[in-house]
Parts: sequence; C-alpha cells; structure tokens
Amino acid sequence: ASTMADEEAAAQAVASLQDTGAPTVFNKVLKKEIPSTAVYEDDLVYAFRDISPQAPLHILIIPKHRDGLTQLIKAEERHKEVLGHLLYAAKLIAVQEGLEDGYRLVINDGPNGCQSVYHLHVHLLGGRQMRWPPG
Ligand code: IU
Repeated sequence: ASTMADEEAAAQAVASLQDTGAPTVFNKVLKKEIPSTAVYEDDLVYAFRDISPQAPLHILIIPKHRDGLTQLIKAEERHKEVLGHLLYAAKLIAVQEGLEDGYRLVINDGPNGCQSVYHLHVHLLGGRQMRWPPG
C-alpha cells in the first residue's frame, strides 16, 4: 500500500522533472563555467560528451541559445532552423565518430519522458547494439 511519504516522494520526483524556465546546467557548459568535452560546434549548436554515458558513445547536442526551447513541446516557428540544425549535426557527428553501422537519437520531453535538464537536447547514443523498445 502506498503511504503519504511515498506519495510525497513521487510528487516531488515529478515536480523536479518540470520545466521552471530557470537557467540550467547547460548554460554553464556553454559559458565554459563547467568543463565539457566538445565533439562538434557550429554557429547554432554545441555537442559534448554526456557526463553519465549510457552507451560507449553518448553525446548531447544542444542549441547555443535556448531562446525558450526548454523542451521540444515548447517549439515555435522561429525554432525550425535550429531544430533542423540539431538533426543535421547529429548526422555529421555520427559520421565523425564512425557510427556507420547505426546509432540512436533520443529526445526526452517532460516528466513522462524523464527529461531532467530543461534546455532542449538530442542524445546521440552508439557503440553498441541498441534495444527496442526503450524503457
Ligand atoms: P535528460 O534527457 O534531460 O534526462 O538528459 C540530461 C542529460 O544531461 C543526462 O544524460 C545527464 O547525464 C546529462 N548531464 C551532463 O552531461 N552534464 C551535467 O552536468 C548534467 C547532466 I546535471
């Protein structure tokens, strides 16, 4: 049976996965206040190695300017260029990293998607056989 403490913990867990619009850790990554290993960069996007890799190769691709794009569901017309850029950068990185045999792109969106950092990012995972369905 679930107790009040269980329910509170569950509610807090979901609350911690909500978009508050506050600056995120990726702002500090972009400003080099937190070190990161750069993999790719152009005028619109920056890509670096995930600090907690879930595959031999795990890279995050993020817009350099969040501009309201905390999560994909907040996307507007003006974001279409950077959205295209994120996917094209993923392809360039896949080639650069030798992933011709395949890889996985993931966007976690919102609490049900288990998004934890509210600065849109594309996960690029590779270097092993991926399984389906994801968890
Ligand atoms: P998510 O889709 O919002 O759950 O992904 C956030 C990712 O950011 C996750 O894979 C973390 O390991 C990663 N990350 C990071 O690379 N560096 C950090 O300082 C923090 C999170 I906090």
